[in-house]
Amino acid sequence: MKTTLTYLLLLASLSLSIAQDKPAERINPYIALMESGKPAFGVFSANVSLRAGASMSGSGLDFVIVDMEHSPFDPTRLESYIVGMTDKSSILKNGLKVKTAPFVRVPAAGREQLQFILKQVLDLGPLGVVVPHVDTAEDARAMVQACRFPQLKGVPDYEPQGKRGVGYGWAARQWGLSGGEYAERADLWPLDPKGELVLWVMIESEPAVENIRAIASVPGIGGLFIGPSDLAFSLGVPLGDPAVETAIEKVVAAAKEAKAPLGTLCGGNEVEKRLAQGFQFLAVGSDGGVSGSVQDAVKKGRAFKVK
Ligand code: 3PY
Ligand code: MG
Repeated sequence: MKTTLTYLLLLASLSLSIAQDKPAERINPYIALMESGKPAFGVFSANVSLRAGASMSGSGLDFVIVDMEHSPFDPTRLESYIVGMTDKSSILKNGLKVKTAPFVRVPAAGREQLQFILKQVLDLGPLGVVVPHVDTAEDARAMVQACRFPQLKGVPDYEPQGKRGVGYGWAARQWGLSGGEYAERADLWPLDPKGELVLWVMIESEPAVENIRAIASVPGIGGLFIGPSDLAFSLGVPLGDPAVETAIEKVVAAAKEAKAPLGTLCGGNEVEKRLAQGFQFLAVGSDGGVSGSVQDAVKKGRAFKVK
């Protein structure tokens, strides 16, 4: 009896230690795709409600960018949206691995270095943040610092020193982790290879393109996101002008050199061209307006003639 009990206890502790040694599964599907060399696709979402979050979580997209730059900055609605993205049936099937990663585009430009906005947004539990108008390496570094908790002294990825304040209870709940586990895993990938949090900085001005090599090499950046419209305005040319494409090519080259994932916003007519250039993540539209299948149905209906 005693021997059997000892044996059972041994087995239990062995399986516990195996479970503890097993690397934690990726939560963030964007990171999983980047690590396996596959592109990620998503949309912007300006309809910030609980139900919109729920419908996005079943969209089959890899990420959704809740846009709080060009729609009202309303953290309370953002909170509902992210809660709405929790999908119990997916948790039953896939555990904590998320299907569609919630990213949030914050309203403050990188040059404003408004750390409190990133803190408020991160504390609601998204898997990524997008900072518009990052024009210098100094601004990029400040945004990295705002997204990281201060790390333990002596760890190899201590720098850039984290400045995020500690109040992670709600975010941990959204990720399905304890506070301690969240603090461990909510660090910026790929600076922390086990990190689950992503920072995209937007390259959308002439100075940003001039400084692109320095920006791309700031540790902690998980993606460079080109904003073609702001870029055209900053260059002082109309949308679609060849000068925009020349600037984009400069960013493509710097991203490759720094091995930084590169993304942009584009329509269906440009998807293949951008992927061939080496873009790894694409926002291909927004949640505004009616879907293609609705438009198709209406088109057919209008063309129909009763015989
Ligand atoms: C831009 O094109 O400027 C954007 O911010 C959209 O991606
Ligand atoms: Mg823009």
